[in-house]
Amino acid sequence: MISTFKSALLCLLSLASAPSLTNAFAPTRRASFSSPTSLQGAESEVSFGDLDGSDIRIGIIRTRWNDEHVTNLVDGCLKALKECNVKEENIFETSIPGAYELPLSARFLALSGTVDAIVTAGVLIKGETMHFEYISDAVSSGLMSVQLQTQCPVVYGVLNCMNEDQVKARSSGDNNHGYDWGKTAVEMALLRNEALNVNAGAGKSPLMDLGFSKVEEKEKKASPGFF
Ligand code: DLZ
Repeated sequence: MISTFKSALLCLLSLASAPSLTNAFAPTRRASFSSPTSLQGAESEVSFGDLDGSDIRIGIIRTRWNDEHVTNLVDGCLKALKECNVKEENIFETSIPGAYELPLSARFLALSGTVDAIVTAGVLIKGETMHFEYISDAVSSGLMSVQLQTQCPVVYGVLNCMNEDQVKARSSGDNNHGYDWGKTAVEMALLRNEALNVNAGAGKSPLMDLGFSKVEEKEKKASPGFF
């Protein structure tokens, strides 16, 4: 009985003396979330406080499917990044064919270690077949898996809509979801850097070039094998 009590006490003492969690999760930090500023993300239900993105790098991966709508969403995202003082030279944009390609591209970019957060941007519109359901499901779980595995925040910037009117209502005017995605990326990049004690501006010395970095002229390599 005494030994059980003793071990419980020891356990409590060791918890009390354990190294404190990083600041990202300290209670004081929560206070700022409980009193949101007037910076409301469009007509969305989420609010963002002051975000200083002046030293972080953001990668945007966008689809060419539904190009016009995706461009509007990316514009919204860029507006938010600018408001958070993310420098133009720290924003990297690349395009891929469709939403199905987003998870792998995001994984390549995350593993390159060159950005602090990634925004994916795409639009899936329901057609006559089950295509939409399969792709939507695969993309959302794929992107979640990438961010959990790589510890690089991946913003889920994919609209899954029944028709084009629904897309327009969410990608234009005062209700451009891309704006929220940009703010979310900055907030998550800051959170990740604080939580992992990573210096802001990851990738200033890139680990590897996977084609996403701004390389002016790529070296011409000899064709491999029998090509
Ligand atoms: C094939 C297809 C269809 C029908 N619809 C969309 C769409 O609404 N949005 C989108 O981003 N991509 C679509 N795609 C393309 C797939 O995402 C993918 O690019 C192809 O299946 C090739 O892997």
